[in-house]
Amino acid sequence: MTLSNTSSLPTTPEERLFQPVRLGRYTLPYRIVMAPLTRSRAHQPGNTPSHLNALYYAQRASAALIVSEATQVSMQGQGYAWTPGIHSREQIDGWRNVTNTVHEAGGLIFMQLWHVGRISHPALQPDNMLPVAPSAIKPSGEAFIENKNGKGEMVPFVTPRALQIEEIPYIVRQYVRGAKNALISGFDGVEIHSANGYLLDQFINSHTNRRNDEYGGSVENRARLLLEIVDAAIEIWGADRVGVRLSPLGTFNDISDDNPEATFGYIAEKLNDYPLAYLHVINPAAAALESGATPDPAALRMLKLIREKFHGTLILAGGFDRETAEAWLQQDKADLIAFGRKFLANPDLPERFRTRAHLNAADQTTFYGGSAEGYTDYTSLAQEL
Ligand code: 8OZ
Repeated sequence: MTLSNTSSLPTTPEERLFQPVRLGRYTLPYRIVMAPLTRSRAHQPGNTPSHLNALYYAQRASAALIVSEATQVSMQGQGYAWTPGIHSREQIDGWRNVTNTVHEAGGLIFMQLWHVGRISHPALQPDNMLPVAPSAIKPSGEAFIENKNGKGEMVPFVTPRALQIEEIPYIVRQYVRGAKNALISGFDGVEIHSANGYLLDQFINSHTNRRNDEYGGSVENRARLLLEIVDAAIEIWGADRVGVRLSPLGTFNDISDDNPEATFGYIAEKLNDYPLAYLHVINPAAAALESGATPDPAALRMLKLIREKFHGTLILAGGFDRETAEAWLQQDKADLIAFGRKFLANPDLPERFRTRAHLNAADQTTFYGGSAEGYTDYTSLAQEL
């Protein structure tokens, strides 16, 4: 997307949200990103993106950047029913249709590459094998699988199998294949999902990584797999089309770390070695921001630390509305703001922000699974006239 695409959205000069920004190879006309959102609506069998998925993304093409829903790089990398993959011919064809449709609508779209690690279940794994993880530690909670009647069902997690060190290159190769497949599917870049308690986050956080080889122990070792995958993705895409997503202080999927400031401070600083397109951070103060409560000082310290350590383009996601997004940009806490539920429910979110229009509310009951309802039937302002 280039600056010439802004004609439909005239900007108010004092508004940071509507000022252009560089993101790796691209210049974006404004700073509103569509966050990656799992919707569990891939076509079955085969977890293949469909025309409905293409319509959903194209409806949201006015985002300065769309980050695709998390997309498994392999069957082993899948952790929820009906999420799309990027490892089969049919999936590549489906995604090519998505990217073509988004590009025709003027959008820019990165693919989020995903391996869930232990956040899975044998029912989702090839040959019903155990999910893999840095260490054999069972997460508390439940996996979302498809039951015998074809319905979604929550079942308790199992104890995963710890990866042998000899298998780690195979994990990297899964990401390499995903990154190559994303390239031939016509994406504009890739985001490495290293957040929310999935495989790379399981390596990073000390409570899920009890290894005593070169992938465990020190923070250098716990970050090694992420950095190897960043290197591999850059070989395929160039650093200026690769982003990384992190969730420092996140607790989703039973994750925690003994010293988050040391861990995530190191990673944020280390990522300066690559001129990445961006770092995408899930706001550890999201809940407080959204409810208007006083944020946890540790969350604010973490945000400051990341901003200081990482010198590239920073996207923050979580808990923002138009006003708080604008305020945080003005305070230089981030370069872009990503919106999830608001984009889900408002396909034309930038136009609604620009004109201070009302927002549709997101319907939680249709977040995961199903069809067009709660997916492609949210209205734009133009449709409401
Ligand atoms: C919610 C439900 C299923 C998956 C994440 C990919 O947390 C997800 C996800 C979120 O990053």
